[in-house]
Formats: sequence, structure tokens, C-alpha cells
Amino acid sequence: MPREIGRPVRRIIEDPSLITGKGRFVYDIDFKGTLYAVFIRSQYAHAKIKSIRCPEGALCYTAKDLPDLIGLAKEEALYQGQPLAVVLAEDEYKARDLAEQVEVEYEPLPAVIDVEEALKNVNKAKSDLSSNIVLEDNVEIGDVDSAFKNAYKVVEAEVINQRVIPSAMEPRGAVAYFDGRRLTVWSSTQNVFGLKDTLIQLLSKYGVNDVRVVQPFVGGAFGSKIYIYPEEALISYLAVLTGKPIKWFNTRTEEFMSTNHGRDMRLKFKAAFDKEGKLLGIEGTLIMDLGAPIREIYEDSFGMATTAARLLVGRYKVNALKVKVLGVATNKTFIGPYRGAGRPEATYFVERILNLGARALGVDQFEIREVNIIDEVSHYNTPTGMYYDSGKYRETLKIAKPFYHELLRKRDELRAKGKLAGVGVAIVSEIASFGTGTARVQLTPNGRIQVVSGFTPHGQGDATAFAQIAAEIFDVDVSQIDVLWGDTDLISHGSLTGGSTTLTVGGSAVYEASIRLKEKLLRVVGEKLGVRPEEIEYSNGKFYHKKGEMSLADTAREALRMGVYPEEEYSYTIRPYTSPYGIHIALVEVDRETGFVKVLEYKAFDDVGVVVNPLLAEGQVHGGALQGISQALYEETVYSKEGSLITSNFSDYVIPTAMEAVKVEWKSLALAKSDTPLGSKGIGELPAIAATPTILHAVEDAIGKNIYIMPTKPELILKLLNS
Ligand code: MCN
Repeated sequence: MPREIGRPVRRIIEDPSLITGKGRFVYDIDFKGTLYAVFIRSQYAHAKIKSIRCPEGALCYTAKDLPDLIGLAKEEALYQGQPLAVVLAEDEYKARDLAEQVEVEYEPLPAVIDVEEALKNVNKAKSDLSSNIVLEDNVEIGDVDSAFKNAYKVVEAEVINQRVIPSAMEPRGAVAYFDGRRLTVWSSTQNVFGLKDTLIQLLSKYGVNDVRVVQPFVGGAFGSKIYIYPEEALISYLAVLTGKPIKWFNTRTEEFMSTNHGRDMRLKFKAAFDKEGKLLGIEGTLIMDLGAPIREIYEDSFGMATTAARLLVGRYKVNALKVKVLGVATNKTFIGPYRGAGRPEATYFVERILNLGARALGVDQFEIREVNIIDEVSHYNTPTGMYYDSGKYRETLKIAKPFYHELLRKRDELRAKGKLAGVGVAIVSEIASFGTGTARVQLTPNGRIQVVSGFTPHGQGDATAFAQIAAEIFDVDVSQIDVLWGDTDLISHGSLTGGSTTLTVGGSAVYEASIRLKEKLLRVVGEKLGVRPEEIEYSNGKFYHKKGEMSLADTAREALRMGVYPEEEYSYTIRPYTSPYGIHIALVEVDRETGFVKVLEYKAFDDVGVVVNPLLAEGQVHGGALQGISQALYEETVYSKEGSLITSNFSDYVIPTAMEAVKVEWKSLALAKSDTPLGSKGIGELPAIAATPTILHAVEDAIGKNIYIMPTKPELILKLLNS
């Protein structure tokens, strides 16, 4: 029997229905008598809502008719697209027509759009704010003053990790069905248990305590479907109120305006270096534009900025750092988690500091990393309070160095032909895999093994990896394993798929539950055969003893006859998290005439410990790296100065297509394992974190100019080339 852990198994659980068009998404769920909900959204970024007039006889509800919900505007709209009211009709088109007839009287207020303006506090993003700076934090370690006193060179700059719009293929949507006692909600969410808990909190005062949330197939999320949004809660309430099934689905423009945006942090810094490029200290202010001041949201999101500040040390020996962190309210869509959530910003900032330092000192970008890198760590606490479980950082650089030199040679050949070519490097400093995960593993009477997970994967392929883990323990083919997930009825506890957690934490729960079930089954066989469990051999899905043998199906039936239920549930808690890392290297060519950037080569050297399924993990590297490249080269969120989202659909907001897709090579290093039963670390976010600075550095190297903003649009490059 082949070892299953480590085998590149195709997505046997997820793909058959998806590639034959049979996968069921929220939009495919239709009940007779469904009412369609369309939301009336604020046209203004900032306005008082003076009145809302519903069309005569329409099923129309404003915030005043509805329970208090996070994010629903009652008196003051805080961003364009904020829901104000909802209409219901028997079909989607009628509902959209009705929505257009709702009259909202606004009193426009000055919109605070630019974060620098917000800091001046002339206008406030919400009438009752005394300052737009709604949250603050400070991170300070070591002696920053003496670091600057001893500096050979001080580099000062502002680097911006721009606002991006998570662009999952499927916008958010949900269907709510109330049968008189029980509420069932199908949602394009990545957080079924969070949604269930919120709905119970909200609706128990209306007598609804029994709630089931189901996640059908979800067309991606990238962190933006973690929050519990007002729309999901409202349609659930309306299903209870009207007794009718309610369905809602965002258009792309609604999605762009009302689903959390990501990133939007900037660092104003000065950094002290010695002659060789050793980073002696960093001092600065990290400003996060939180977007709309909705307290319940921004108190959470600000954690991304405080994490970014603490992760500014990267994998380097940084002993002096002083950073003020400011959370600033504006009248734009609120910021929330987006692939990496705080770690991309941290990696971007520290990698930019190193490259700007290298350029100022005339030191090679790879060498400056060799000067500053920590050799290796084991259960290491950074001076800023982060934790790295294990890592062989210098060895990683050693492995990657020949490739860097190969790309330098290729770059120089291109340059010799008169081309603008550049090489970029970045070390990704990631922390991943958090919290608790639960799994139940059971043996069915026909000998199949069923794994139930409390996680909510939505494109990553974790279900196939779970099947591999169970198959490994039971020494059977993966095709003998069934995996279920994404339904609060299946298991009583669960966690959201985010923070690159599902394989490491959820997989460890599957692993531990499988081992415990196998031990339980050994006891059943022992009792049946009248022998001690230790005397029984197991392989290939069969228990062997000289007194007889039993298949898994026999054992399941025997267990049931004995009154032993052949299942085990296990909750695994990771303490505190894993710390994957890697170095990414790219070669780009910039077209002198048009300013277009072409990525010629891209290679990722990543260490995520044990890889359960290299095909799935590499898939994450391909998609993630392209997403990171996209932030460096294409994605730009533009607001008018009044706060209208200009880039409100895919004709204005650029994401890469197959034409821009890049061939990404992946080298899994597996030098340092985690302490989890699987020895794995998360990979879901790492490549997206690494790719942005890697590409920016390559473009900078190609054009020979410092770049402080992203994306590096052709017009920006041409301007820099001509400056
Ligand atoms: N894997 C593995 N060995 C490891 C680590 C991971 O084989 N050591 C495999 C896993 O089996 C899984 C995949 O790699 O198939 C990613 O696993 P993991 O790193 O645990 O990440 P999660 O499954 O928790 O996914 C979350 C992560 C995040 S946080 C975002 S955001 C993101 C991402 O995954 N959003 C995605 N990748 C995405 N991919 C798709 N298609 N869609 C999204 O919305």
C-alpha cells in the first residue's frame, strides 16, 4: 500500500462534481415560493439618512423596522454601498425594479477619503467621533536612539501596501429557510459556526434557537467571507418574519462595495544600517486606513496592524524597533482579513526596508539578507512577542543562492541585449495555523471510513488531504474514505478555514481521531477473537491474528453488536501557531516603450514542514503567487474624492487573467517541522505574502529607481523611467 501522506493525490473528493458542473453553489438552491431580497445601499460615502420612502404595498424594510445589526446604517451612512434597507419580491428582477423605487433622502456630509486628510481631523468619518484616529498601539524594543547614533547610513521613506479588493469568483449570497421551528441558512461563507452563533444571538429573542448553517460549494473567499455581514443576518430575520424562503445574491459591484477590502497600510520609517548592511534599528509610524468606522469590525481588523508591527522584525536579528501604530477611520469600505491579514503588510515593509537599504548602501539584495538573517530557531520568541516554532533560515538562503545567481546571469544577458531586466528577492515571514479544530472519524457498516471536519475549506482541497491522512492510518486506498464538511449539523464544534489552519489543525484532528478509532477497533477485534489487542496485526484494511481475521466492515458490524459505536471525535488545539517561511526569487523584463512588466521566471523555496499533498500545496503556491504578483503590478482601488468607488467592477479593477498567469516553480524544503502530529505548517497564504515584494524588487532592479507605491502600473514605470 503506498504511503498516502506526501502523495500528490488529485482532488478526488471535491473535483468530480465541480468539473462536471454538478457542484451546488448557493445560487443553485431554490425553493418554491422564494422571495428575493435586494438591498438598498448608500449612494454616498458619508451622509445623514433623513428618510427612506418605500414603494406603496411593497415588502420593504428599513433599518428602523429591523433589529439592530452590525453594519446596517440607521441614521448615518459611513461608506458607499452600506445597506440601508431591503425589498422582497417573488423574483429577482421585480426585486431590483422595486429597489430602484425606494426613495432615500440624504443629507451629504463631508467624506473623509484620503488617510492623510483623515489624520488632520478637519472632518470626521462619523459625526460622533472626536478623532479619526480611533485606535493606537506602540511597539518598542531595544535602544533605538543608539542604533541611529551608530548608523553608517539612515534610510528614510514611506512605503504603501495599497488597498485591494478581494475578488473571489463567487460574490456573497445566501438562502434562508424557516420551517416554523428551525432556521436553515445556506451561505457562501467560510465561517459556518460563526454565522450560526451570531444568528442564534440575534434571533433567540424571536424564539429561534435552532439554527443550521450550510456551506455549499463556495467560489473562493480569500478571507473576505469570515465576517458575519448584515445581509446574511437580515435575510435570516426576514425568513422568520415572513415565513417564506429568502434568497439574496450580490452583484459584482455590490460585492466590491460591501465586502471587506484588504491591506491599506503604510509605514513611514527611518532605518539605521551599518556599512555592511546590518539593520541596527527601525523607527516609524504604521498607519492603517480602517475604512468605515464600524466599531465591531475595526476593533478586530486593527489586530492586523498590531501584528504587522510586531512582525516587522521578520526573520532578522533586529534588536531595536520603535513603531507607533495608528488605526484611522475614513469613509471607504471597511478593511478586513484578506489572504495573509497583517503578515503580507509586515513582510512587505521589512523587505522594502532591506531593499531600500541595500540600494542606498550599494549592497546586493541577497547579501543584505545574509548579513541580517537569523541562523536557525527552535521555539523562539522574537523580542516583539511573536513566536517562531522552528526554522533553518540560513540554510534556506544557501539552497536558494545558486538560483539567484543563475537569474542574475540571465538578467545580465538580457541587459547586454539592451533590455530592462531585473531580479527580485524577498523572504517571507509568516505565522499560520491557529486555534482548535475538531474532526470525527467513523467506520460505516460497509467498511468505508467517513471523516467529518468542522472546518470550511472553499477551494483549497483540504478534504482530499483529510482523506489521505485517514487512509494512511487505516492503510487503505483514499477512495475508501468519504469526507464531509461545511454543515453545522454534521459536527457540534468547528472553526473557519482561514489563517492557513485547516490542514495543520484540522488535519491533526483527523489524524488523532483516526488513531483513536483504530485503537478502539483493535479492542473490538480482540474481544471478538478472545485475544489481547497488542497481539493483533493490522494492514491493508484488515485485522489479523492466528485465531482469525476481520475486515473493516466485519469489525464495524461487530462493534455495533457489542454496543460500541465505531467512531471517534477529537479536538486538536495548537499552541500557539506555526511559523512557515521561504524565499522567493523572480526575474522580470520591463518594456521600455510601454512600461509593461513581464515576469519571466519565478521560483519559491518554501518551508512548510511536512507536506501532506504536494499537488494541493503547489496549487496554493501557483494561485497565491499570482495573487501577490497582482498586488504588485495590477490591483488598484480608486475612490473619487467624494468617496465613490471608481473601480467598482472588473472592467476597472484589474486582476490577472490566464494571459498574465506566470509559471511558478515550487521547491518544498521541509527543513523544519512543526510540533503538530503531522509536522506540517500552513501554506495557503505564504506565497501571496512573498510575491508582492519579490516582484516589486525585481521591477526596481530593472528600472534602477526606487518605487514607493503599488501597483507598478505602466504609466508609473514610464514616469519613473523618464524622471
Ligand atoms: N497543504 C499540504 N501540506 C501542508 C500545508 C498545506 O498538503 N503542509 C495543502 C492542504 O491540504 C490544502 C492546501 O495545501 O489543500 C492549503 O492548506 P492550508 O495551508 O492549511 O490552508 P487552508 O486550507 O486553511 O486555506 C486557507 C488559506 C487562506 S487563509 C486563504 S485567504 C486562501 C487560501 O487558503 N483562500 C483561498 N487559498 C485559497 N485557495 C482558493 N482556491 N480559494 C481561496 O479562497
